[in-house]
Amino acid sequence: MNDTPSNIRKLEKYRRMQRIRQFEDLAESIHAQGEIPGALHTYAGMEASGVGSCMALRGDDYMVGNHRSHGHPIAKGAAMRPLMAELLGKASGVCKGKGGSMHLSDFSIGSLGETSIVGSGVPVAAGAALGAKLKKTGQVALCFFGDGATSEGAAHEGMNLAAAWCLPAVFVCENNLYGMSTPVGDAVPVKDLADRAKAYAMKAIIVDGQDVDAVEQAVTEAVDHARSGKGPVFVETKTYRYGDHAVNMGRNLTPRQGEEEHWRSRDPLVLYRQRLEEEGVDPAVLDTIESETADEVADAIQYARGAAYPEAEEAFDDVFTDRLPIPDHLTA
Ligand SMILES: Cc1ncc(C[n+]2csc(CCOP(=O)(O)OP(=O)(O)O)c2C)c(N)n1
Ligand SMILES: [Mg+2]
Repeated sequence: MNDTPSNIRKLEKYRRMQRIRQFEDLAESIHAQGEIPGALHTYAGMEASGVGSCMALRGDDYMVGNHRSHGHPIAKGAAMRPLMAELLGKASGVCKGKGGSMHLSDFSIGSLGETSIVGSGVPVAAGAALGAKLKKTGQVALCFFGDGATSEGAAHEGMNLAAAWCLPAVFVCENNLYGMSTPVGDAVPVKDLADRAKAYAMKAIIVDGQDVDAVEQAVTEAVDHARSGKGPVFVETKTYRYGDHAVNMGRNLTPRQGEEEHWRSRDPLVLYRQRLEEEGVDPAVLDTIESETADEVADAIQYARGAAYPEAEEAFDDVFTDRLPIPDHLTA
């Protein structure tokens, strides 16, 4: 395999998927030891969906996540040290230790944030897309949300407005078959969630969420559409989460017979490694990416463990906005 830009890009996709998997595996194990406060929703199994999507974005494009969003900033190129420090509640975390696992944001990579309120990211992304349109910056806002979120009012309102105002937004619905313990088929009357986009006259694409190249291609098409002023796009990535809804929260439901085995046989990292080897990548190159990633993740946790907690006096800093100035014409 030559060092062409396309080949370098492929190795970068493999590296980012490895980073997410190894970050999540470590986070899960240290959560079990009580080192991470609060709930922890891991992204293991869904790496191709996040990495393929983010590789289609420009550096200055916006991204909005949900409660399962450690993988999204890593997919967009975020450093792991401040991310891990945030999970441990440390002052050098991306949100100074006050956000934690479910409230990460990192403006340096365009990550406007994630929240635990299901569906709430959709109107935020629509708002960011509206800002980009009004300011003519050429940016796109991409929102990640789950199958469960498609039934939330906020998600419908955000998508409706984005379509009505022809905003440069891309809505990536990561259909991992469950909302907590509820199978998607028990909660939604359509087989493909992309069908819901018809209600907004919105372009929709369905893609194999285990195939990082296919996701990148689909989201690139969506981003090009949105950026060129043709309006928002709904992309459904068909994927699967390996873990419980959240670590130690219990699955509450036995996955259907053979379901987990089926998805594990289509693990996004294994599939991609196979493809790269078939295309002529030396397995030693991939081994090196894996071991370098292991070192990076070990460095991130060592850094986070050694970092200080925020001071008690800082508890209310950055929590409330300063009062906005009243425009002159209202006080005159
Ligand atoms: C508005 C709202 N309703 C319910 C919940 C409780 N809740 C947290 S995660 C979740 C399931 C979300 O499922 P999905 O959108 O498919 O995302 P996934 O966890 O599968 O990634 C629910 C119902 C919540 N946090 N917010
Ligand atoms: Mg889901």
